[in-house]
Amino acid sequence: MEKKKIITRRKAIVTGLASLGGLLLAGCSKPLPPTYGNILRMGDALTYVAHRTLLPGQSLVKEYAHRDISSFPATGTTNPGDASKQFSSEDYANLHRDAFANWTLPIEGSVSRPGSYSLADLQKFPSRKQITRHTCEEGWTAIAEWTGVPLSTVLQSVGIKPRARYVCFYSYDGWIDCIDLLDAFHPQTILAYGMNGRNLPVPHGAPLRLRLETQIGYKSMKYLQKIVVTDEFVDTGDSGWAWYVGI
Ligand SMILES: Nc1nc2c(c(=O)[nH]1)N[C@H]1C(S)=C(S)[C@@H](COP(=O)(O)O)O[C@H]1N2
Ligand SMILES: [Mo]
Repeated sequence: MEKKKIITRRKAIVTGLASLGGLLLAGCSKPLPPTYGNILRMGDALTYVAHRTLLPGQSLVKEYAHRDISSFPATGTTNPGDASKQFSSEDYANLHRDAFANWTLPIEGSVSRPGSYSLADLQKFPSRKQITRHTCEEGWTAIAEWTGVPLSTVLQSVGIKPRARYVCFYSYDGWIDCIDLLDAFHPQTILAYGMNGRNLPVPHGAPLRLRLETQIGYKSMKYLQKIVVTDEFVDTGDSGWAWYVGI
């Protein structure tokens, strides 16, 4: 009896996987992740297909109340201006020294009105506040309130061209990563300059970080240096981490 149950459950899982595989192969009718075929990024296919076909594109992640805000560890790079670290940036150290008054964010690529935005420029746009749970691949989660401008607002301001497909982020500690337009235009995808009611602190990505609430923590890039809108997928990921990890 017990054995039969197990077999049945396994069968259900196998059938489930097969039907996802079926979706994957169904005439390659889209939603294959752009990393499809890269063995290191095999997981992308399942989560991307599941998200892009089974979930409505703009479903919102849960938002919490102020009382749910928790302590929040800073991980990965915690100060790109620290010259003793491997991925340090003198430019960042100088910008930090001047309290980011001279920091600007170029937005270029497949856009009609490329430009460079200061923090004050970004803060002039209507802002969004959200209390959300961050999930790190290392196994911890934490809840914080983020304030920023929806990425969609900024993309509309620069006017993305019809052929554009991805939005790529460059950071002061050398990270480069892209997201697709469905995630870029998600209402909770914001460029955050505030955390828990204060300016975004350096360990958490000052002066501006991405908050990509639909995916795992490492996709929320800190220390933004530049945004480039592209027509084609740019895969600079040599970290061995999956490109798409929806949560
Ligand atoms: N530029 C940059 N962005 C980054 C990282 C990093 O090291 N550098 N770490 C990532 C990881 S693995 C996580 S879990 C979160 C951590 O954000 P926090 O330091 O605010 O907790 O940022 C992500 N974004
Ligand atoms: Mo992480």
